[in-house]
Amino acid sequence: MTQDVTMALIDNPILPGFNPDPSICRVGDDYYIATSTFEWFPGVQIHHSKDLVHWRLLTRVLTTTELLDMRGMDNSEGVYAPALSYADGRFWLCFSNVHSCRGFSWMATPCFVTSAEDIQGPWSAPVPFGNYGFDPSLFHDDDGRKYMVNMQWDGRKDHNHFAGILLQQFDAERGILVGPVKTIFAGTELGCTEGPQILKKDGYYYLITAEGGTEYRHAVTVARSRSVWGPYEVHPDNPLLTSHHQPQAKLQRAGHGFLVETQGGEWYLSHLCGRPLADPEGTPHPQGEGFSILGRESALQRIRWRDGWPYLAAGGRTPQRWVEGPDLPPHPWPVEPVRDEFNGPELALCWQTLREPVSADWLSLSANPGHLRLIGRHYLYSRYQQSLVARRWQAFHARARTEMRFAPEHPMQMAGLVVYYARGGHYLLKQSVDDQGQALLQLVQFVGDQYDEHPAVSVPATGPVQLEVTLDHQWYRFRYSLDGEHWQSIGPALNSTPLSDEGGNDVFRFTGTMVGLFACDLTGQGQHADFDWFEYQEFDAK
Ligand code: 6LW
Repeated sequence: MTQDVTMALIDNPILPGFNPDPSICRVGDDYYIATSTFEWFPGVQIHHSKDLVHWRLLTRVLTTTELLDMRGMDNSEGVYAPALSYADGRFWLCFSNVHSCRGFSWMATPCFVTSAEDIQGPWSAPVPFGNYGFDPSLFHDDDGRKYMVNMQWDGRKDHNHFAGILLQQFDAERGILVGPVKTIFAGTELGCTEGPQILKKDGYYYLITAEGGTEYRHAVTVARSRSVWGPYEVHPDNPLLTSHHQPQAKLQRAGHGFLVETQGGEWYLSHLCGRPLADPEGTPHPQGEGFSILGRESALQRIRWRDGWPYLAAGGRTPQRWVEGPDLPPHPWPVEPVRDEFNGPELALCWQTLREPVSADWLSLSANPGHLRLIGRHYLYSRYQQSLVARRWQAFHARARTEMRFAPEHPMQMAGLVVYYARGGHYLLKQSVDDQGQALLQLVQFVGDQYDEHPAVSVPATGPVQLEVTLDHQWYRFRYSLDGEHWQSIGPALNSTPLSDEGGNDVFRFTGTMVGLFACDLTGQGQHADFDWFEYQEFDAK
């Protein structure tokens, strides 16, 4: 027998860029991971793999305002921590649509469950699933019973806001929670107990939770019980996974995980992580802390079981960049094209919009065939009506380019390329006009509540312009070209760290940096911009 020395390795993070709170689920030979999307529409991303090594973005679940209404929501509100499961020939997806989380006290967290025969939908109308906390999941027991599992948020002053994990039976036929609701787990001393999911194996119920908070104390905690109602005993070597106190670990902030078994009986843990940049002075932070400019990402670790408890196969608790893959046939996916020509009838899957679906009121792929037309609406600081489409930055060294035709007549009409993290956290390379009608290009930064314009450059009023932004770790650099060959720098290099999870002055920053195209028209006349193409190209390996 020859030994297979070409064993596939999992290259973490498997879902780079803004892809947090992974919930993994296997159905036959197919693996799916659901991740949080917050204020970006459509809600809930689903990635797909057949070998756990190669992943592709497959679909999004909440595609209409009836399924997900986020109008007027603020930064990092919207869809938190979805949980995906499969039972009775259907996919089940739990999610919360968090609003008014600003005060960190009384959060409004309506929770829902939806289901579908096919992962690509159609998904059923979401059923209310209690408003206890923001991380609901569904556990399907062997006897046919289903249970809601959720963290409980207690906003009362001087109370532990993370008030433990709740369980209640769910009657799927009637779409209601039934019987008593019980706190089955108070959490460990790590605190901030959230993201619960239950798994049954060899007669034990395993409760997997996220603890320590989603930042640098983050961890995966495991507890088990012979009864779904508890009592749950904590893993003797808890936590199963953490990067806390390990500044050398490439994957920081590791936590929020769930387990999956392969067809061949191998086990893996999907989990959240972040890859912070060192601080701008270049001094490594003693805790490995820094600025997560790509947002929170998803990774996989190999698991082995000992005495009925899961452990990292690599030993210890530290997440590994490279992980031994499963014994499954390799299944790579086609490489995504660098350039989007906007030739199709619909936007490519990578694109998302803010808070509301695409509509003909502000976006068209047919008005000027082969072009994306954006009709200008509100400024990007607004929580309503942004004409903006964006995709994730997923590498530390990457470039985005576009070609745009825009004929503004008023200084309040502007369009161009945007690097966007939040309402108060974005950089624009915009075209507009001055009061005399002279066409201008200008770099603008909006950080916190500070709006700053850099010196404008005059350009010809007619003809297309190409716009470019390149990220190289610490810096975004902007350029433009009038002929597609000769490129001119515009404005200073802008620091990437204010556009990160740890940057800015928001209460929460849970998303990640996006890059895209926008049009604003504050005159209300709906001046449009036509984009001929958009390119996104990555230069570095992870
Ligand atoms: C999510 C919680 C968490 O609801 O962060 O990292 C919150 N874990 O489980 C937002 O993603």
